[in-house]
Amino acid sequence: MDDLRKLPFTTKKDLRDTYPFGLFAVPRSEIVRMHASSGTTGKPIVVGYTKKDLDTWADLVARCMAMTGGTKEDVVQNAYGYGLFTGGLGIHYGAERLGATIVPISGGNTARQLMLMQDFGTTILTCTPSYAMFMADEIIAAGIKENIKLKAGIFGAEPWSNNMRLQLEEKLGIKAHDIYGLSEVLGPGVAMECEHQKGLHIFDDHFIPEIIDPETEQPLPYGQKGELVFTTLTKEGFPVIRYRTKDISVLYEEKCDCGRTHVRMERITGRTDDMLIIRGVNVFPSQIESVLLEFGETEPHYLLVVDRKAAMDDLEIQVELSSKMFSDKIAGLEVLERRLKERILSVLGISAKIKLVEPKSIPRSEGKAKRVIDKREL
Ligand code: DLL
Repeated sequence: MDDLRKLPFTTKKDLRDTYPFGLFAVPRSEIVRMHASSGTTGKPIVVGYTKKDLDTWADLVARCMAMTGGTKEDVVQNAYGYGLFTGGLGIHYGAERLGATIVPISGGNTARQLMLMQDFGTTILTCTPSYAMFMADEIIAAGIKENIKLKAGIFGAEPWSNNMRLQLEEKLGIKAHDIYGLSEVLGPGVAMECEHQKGLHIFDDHFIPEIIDPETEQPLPYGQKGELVFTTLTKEGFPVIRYRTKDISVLYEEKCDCGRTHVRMERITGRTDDMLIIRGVNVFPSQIESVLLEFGETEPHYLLVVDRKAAMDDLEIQVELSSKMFSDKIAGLEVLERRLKERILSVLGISAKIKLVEPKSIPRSEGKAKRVIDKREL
């Protein structure tokens, strides 16, 4: 194990430099599925899976479901997004592997979610914690809690607090489990909370975890907070060695009360970079910046304001108009707003409110620019 520490790290930059398939470890023809996640600029990062990788993934997600007490008797409503995001399909095949009944509803359309939840007798809900909270509030507002048969929630893909867990458990009458993963390592199913909810069990028969000091890059002992790093042991298509996740956590070695012997990780408490997760979508300010720079009518002075109202994340992008655009005035501003909105949607996959502001109105900084105001209490 000590020799692992002699190997260099892998970073998101390595993935960017080898876009799209440069780090695949098998011929492209052996890859049977691809997924993608946000890169730091316009291009996503791409991951590939062989047949065996998909098999392993389904086993691991089935394991996660079993950790909630899930069996073939359960009806799993999967409201993670289907598509390039690993959440939808990752959870989907794990539920099938367990033998549960999967409802592949994907995200959104809350009225239909609640109708099917009642009519199908859904027992396990899988989605981001913020979407679960939105649904919970709708259920209470509609006065239909009695009709809901949920027992467990498998929530992840974004940070959430213990306080939010308690609220979700109370509002939905469930046990809420935290599930962790990232596309570069697998997708959902790298680690999962058991019924004791004392940290997430890392499936260390497939992934070797380390915690490092993000500054010195030196490994830290169990119990100390730092950046999570993973090495995959069984992946074929896209194995990684010492991948720096930028996620902040702590590892614990002691055996859990449930009897499982995996190394456990504390819930993710932050990131070492500026990545935001908005409505479950990973967003780097640098991605937004590169879109703004494509448009000659705006300046690269911007501010991202993130808020959570009624359990839904809102992103407002305030951006300065160029002096020319400002003096030519108003004509075409609505068109510009719309074009920016469309471009942001196509690059980032989320819709944002665009607010065009006067030149020089966004505070300048002499040090590190403060580009993000996050008003959410995560
Ligand atoms: O979010 C995989 C996933 C899907 C996990 C569904 C759980 C459920 P990416 O889109 O590549 O993959 O984003 C990975 O999301 O590095 C963390 O910063 C964050 N993240 C994932 N799970 C959690 C969690 C999926 N339980 C990035 N708590 C990771 C906090 C999480 N952050």
